[in-house]
Amino acid sequence: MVNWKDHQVVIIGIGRQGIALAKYLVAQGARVILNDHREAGEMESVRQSLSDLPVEWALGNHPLTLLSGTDVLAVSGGVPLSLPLIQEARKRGILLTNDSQVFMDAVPCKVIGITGSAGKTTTTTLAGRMAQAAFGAEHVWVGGNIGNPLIADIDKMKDTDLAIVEFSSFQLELMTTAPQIAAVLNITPNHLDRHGTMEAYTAAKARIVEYQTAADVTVLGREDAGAWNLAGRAPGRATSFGMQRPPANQSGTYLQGDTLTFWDGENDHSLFSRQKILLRGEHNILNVLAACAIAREAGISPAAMEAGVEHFAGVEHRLEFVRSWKGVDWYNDSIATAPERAIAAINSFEEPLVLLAGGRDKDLPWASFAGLVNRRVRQVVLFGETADIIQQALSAAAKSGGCQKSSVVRCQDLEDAVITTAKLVRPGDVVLFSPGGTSFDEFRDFAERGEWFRKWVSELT
Ligand code: UMA
Repeated sequence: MVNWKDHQVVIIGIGRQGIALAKYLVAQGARVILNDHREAGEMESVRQSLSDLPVEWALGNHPLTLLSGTDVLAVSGGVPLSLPLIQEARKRGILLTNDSQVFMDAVPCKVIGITGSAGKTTTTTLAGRMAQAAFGAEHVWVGGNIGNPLIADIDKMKDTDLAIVEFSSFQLELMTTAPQIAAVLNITPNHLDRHGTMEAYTAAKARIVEYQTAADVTVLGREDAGAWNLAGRAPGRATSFGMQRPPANQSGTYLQGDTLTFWDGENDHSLFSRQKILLRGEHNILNVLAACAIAREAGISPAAMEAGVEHFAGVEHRLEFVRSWKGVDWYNDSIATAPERAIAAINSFEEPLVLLAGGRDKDLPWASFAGLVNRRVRQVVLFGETADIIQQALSAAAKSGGCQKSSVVRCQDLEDAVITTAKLVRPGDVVLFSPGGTSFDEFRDFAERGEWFRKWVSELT
């Protein structure tokens, strides 16, 4: 455990991670400077909420002068490492860290860490529910990139508890301590605007495995090449999950007929029936299989796994059913901030689809998405900054695939897209809001975007 007394720490990015970390470090006796590129006026309510905290504030930019006397720079997820202040700190040998690394250095109990390009939050939530069913809610801590930094709760944790943490690539990029059980669900193109290349993005995620020890366990998505390629880099024991049974010399969960099953390398062990899963889509079966593989490594019984899955209707903004209106079911999948995620959502339905797509691009490839949309989607409603890119991808895919392009309408923004969609739907359609782009062209984050979508849909008369 690090002794923070007499250290000067600059925290860059004062959102959920920055605030939670500031409170912890101040309590540990560190001198803390809070830095954000937002101006003082914009930060007023945050400053008021922290008025009791003895910290210094540096707002409006990221000046290099902050480095004088500073030993540690803590970087929040939303802040790119390319920032000149961070580059300069690196040059000067100042330690870079973040809320998750500080948490890992101080956590008294066993940690399960979960990462991946898609499915992290659903899998973390499911693993948490299973652990709560097995050990009691008071002994299980669920958080991280899911929304609540667990550094905020660390003082309440006991050594016999279990922490289940979702880690993002932004957090892992700076981390050098790995959890005892590390799961990588999948690695597909995401956040390339931030990481630059697939190699850099994969390298960030790989750290959750590479910093493990021989005594640790790695859980990998067996049928996802990106995740599975990390097997060789895992110093500990590897297990896995996937739809098909693993080979004889490996272990992992899979779907045998209608039964979720654990294969120990020689024998099958039935867990529970697929009928217990309320979530839509094959990707969600994989999320449940992942949670079961993780849970098994944590000593959780099949009965507790089943109890964790039963009645679980999903996490907000992830293929969330909003309402039926004029014989049409509307779904909110605002979390789909990459084309791969929208692909998984489209593949979850058999009904005729009306797709709302758009937002801001992250320099991701749209070709596979466009091919699938042309085949599966009756009507596309485009909005936001990336509308042009998507429309071009749909035309290119139709040309190269020799198929018809989906019918497309263009809208000003998301509200206009909802109103336009309402005029285009036919009974029996499913309206799927699975944008494929981020929310930042119009909203604070995907959650705010999803809430507005729900509001506008619920107001349709
Ligand atoms: N900022 C700067 N300078 C910059 C960029 C940003 O000062 O150059 C400031 C912003 O003004 C803001 C602050 O940085 O005040 C913090 O931004 P943040 O987005 O990191 O805010 P948090 O509230 O701390 O949110 C973070 C995660 N955000 C990101 O990783 C981008 C949240 O994940 C996470 O839920 C939360 O901590 C709690 O751990 C969001 C996310 O989109 C949901 N994550 C990505 C994903 O899941 O794919 C990685």
